[in-house]
Amino acid sequence: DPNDCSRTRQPFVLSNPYNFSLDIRIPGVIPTEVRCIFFVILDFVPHASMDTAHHMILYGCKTPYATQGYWDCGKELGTCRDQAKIMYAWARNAPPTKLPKDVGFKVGGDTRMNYFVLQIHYGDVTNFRDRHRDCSGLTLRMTSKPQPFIAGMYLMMSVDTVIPPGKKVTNADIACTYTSSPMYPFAFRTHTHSLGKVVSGYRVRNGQWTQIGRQSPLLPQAFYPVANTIDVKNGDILAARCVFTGEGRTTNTQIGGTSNDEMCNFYIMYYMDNSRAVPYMSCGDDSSSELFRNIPSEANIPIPV
Ligand code: IYT
Ligand code: CU
Ligand code: CU
Repeated sequence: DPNDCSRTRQPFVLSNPYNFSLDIRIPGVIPTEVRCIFFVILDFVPHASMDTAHHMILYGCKTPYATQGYWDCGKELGTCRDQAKIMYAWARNAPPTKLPKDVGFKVGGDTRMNYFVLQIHYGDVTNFRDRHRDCSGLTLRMTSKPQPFIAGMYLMMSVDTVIPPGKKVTNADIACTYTSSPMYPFAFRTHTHSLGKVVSGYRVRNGQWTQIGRQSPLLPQAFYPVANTIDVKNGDILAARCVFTGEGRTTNTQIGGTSNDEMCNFYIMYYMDNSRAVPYMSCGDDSSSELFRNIPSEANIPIPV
């Protein structure tokens, strides 16, 4: 009987990447009233040997590019038909990100996060000369118990930066006023391609700049912990700067999806009260306002790697 809950669920083990099902069952609940059941992800457990995967990114979305098997994201279209939302990133040699207690990503139900798509990037395939099979991946520890706090993602991205060839320093500045209920950042991730030197993100409140995160995008692009406890409230400004170099290029470099293009992203992983949770926000404003005249000097100092 497919609905038989009596069998104790075997712990999920990704045994064979070519034929597996992420068997997420409602754990034997007896629904007393009609309500849409959703789940909360409490933990991501990466399974990736250090000498195979370079990075993995887990997305959530409503309709994935395909619902069977796997596809080559280098060739195929994309991750999802609707806008994919990044939920987790693992990068070789970076510690896995842990969610705080009582915090989880809400998925399923009416969240429009009905599918997971895992993107695995293999640095080099020389390790596969012996034709061994890789079964890297993630195990999601989940519950159907609502949590007091919901995790969310705030994506800051530059859209119309142009990096002139040879120019030593080009800044991409992004800023948006925050207008939602209070959020509490606990991890951040930076993403650029090879021209990025340092990416920093701040909260600006009454002219006061407080760092949320700062990292070299040349280091593993994982979600790193936010050093100090910080809140972001209605009326605060979120500001981020990517420092690029144009050295080594002979033509302008613009924002885009290929490695010849560039990207400037600062992701903030935060939690909010469950009652007023907004799971996903984004800011795509290339700000050239005089606001950045007061950005702390560390934002312009490349991080030695
Ligand atoms: C043009 C750009 O900056 N793209 C980034 C950020 C981005 C991510 C997602 C933009 C949108 C998204 O739905 I998810 I619109 C970008 O593609 N970043 C990559 C991908 O997430 C893999 C990264 O590694 O952060
Ligand atoms: Cu990679
Ligand atoms: Cu990119």
